[in-house]
Amino acid sequence: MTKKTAAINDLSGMGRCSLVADISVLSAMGISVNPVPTAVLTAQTEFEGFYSRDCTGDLSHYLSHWSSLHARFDGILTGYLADSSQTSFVREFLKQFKTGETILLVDPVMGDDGFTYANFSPDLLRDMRVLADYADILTPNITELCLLTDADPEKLLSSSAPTLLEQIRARARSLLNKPGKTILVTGLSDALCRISASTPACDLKIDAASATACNTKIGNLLVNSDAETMYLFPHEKGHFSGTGDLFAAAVLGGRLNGWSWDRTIRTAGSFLSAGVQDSVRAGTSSLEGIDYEKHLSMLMHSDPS
Ligand code: PXL
Repeated sequence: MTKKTAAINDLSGMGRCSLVADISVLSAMGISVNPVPTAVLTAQTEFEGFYSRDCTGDLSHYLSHWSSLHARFDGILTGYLADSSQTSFVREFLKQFKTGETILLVDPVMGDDGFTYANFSPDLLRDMRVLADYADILTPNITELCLLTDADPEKLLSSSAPTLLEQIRARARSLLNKPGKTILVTGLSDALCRISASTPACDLKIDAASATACNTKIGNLLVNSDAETMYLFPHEKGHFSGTGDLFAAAVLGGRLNGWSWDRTIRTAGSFLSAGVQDSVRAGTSSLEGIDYEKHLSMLMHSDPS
C-alpha cells in the first residue's frame, strides 16, 4: 500500500523549498503527501520584499476535519513554522494523528550560517526544543544545533575545526533523549569534512562510499545509539535555498521505504549534489533553489534494503 505522510511546512512561491520540496521528493519516492501549509509566501524569506500570510488561524480546521476522516500517517514531517504558537498545533496534530509506527521527522527550521530566519523568536526556540524531543529523526544544521543546545552559534563557529567537530558530535549526542532516535546534522563545511577524513585516530566513522574524490565537500553527520558516521558529498561553495528541505524529505522517504541509513543518506546526498552542480553550471540564483527536478529519478527506487 502507498505510504502516507503529512507535511507541515510553508508554501513559498519562489525558492523551491518547504512544501514544494516535500511534495516533489516524497511523491517521486512513491509516498503520498498531505500538505498542511503553515504560511503562504510570495517567496522564501531570504528574498527582499517577500509577503507572508500566516496560516495559524486555519490550522485548527485540519485537526477537526482530518480527525472526522480518521486520518493516520506513516510519516509526519514538520518544517518551517511561522511563529511559536504553531508548535501547539503541531503537538495536538501529533496527539491525534501519530501512531506508534509513525516516523516523525522534525526539521527545526530557525536559521543557517550563524543567522536566524524571519520566523525566529525566543518563544519559537523554546517550543522547538519540545518538538525536537518528540522527533524520531531530527535534522538541524549547525546553527540550529547550536540554538537547540544553548550554544552561541557565532562563538562555536569561530572555534578551530577539530574542536568544532567534537563539539558538534557532543551536542548532537546530547539530543538523543529516547531510544531509536537519530540526529542528522546537515550542511557541515568543507573544513570539518577534511578534519574528519584526515583524522584516522578519530573514532568517527567516515562513509567511504560517499566520499568521492572532489575538492569541495559537504558533510552530513549521523548520530544515533548505533553509530556516529560522517557522509561526504561533492558540493559547491555557497548557500542554496531549499537544500535542507529536500534532504529532510528524501531522508523521511528513504526510511519509509525501508532503506538502511547508509542507503538513505547516500541517496539523499547524491541527489542534492547533482542538483547543486546543475544549478552552478546553469548560473541559477542560489535564492531560487537548486535545479533538482531532472534528478528526481535518483530517488525513485522504492525497493527496500
Ligand atoms: O528552507 C528553509 C526555509 C523554509 N521556509 C521559508 C524560508 C526558509 C529559509 O529561508 O524562508 C519561508
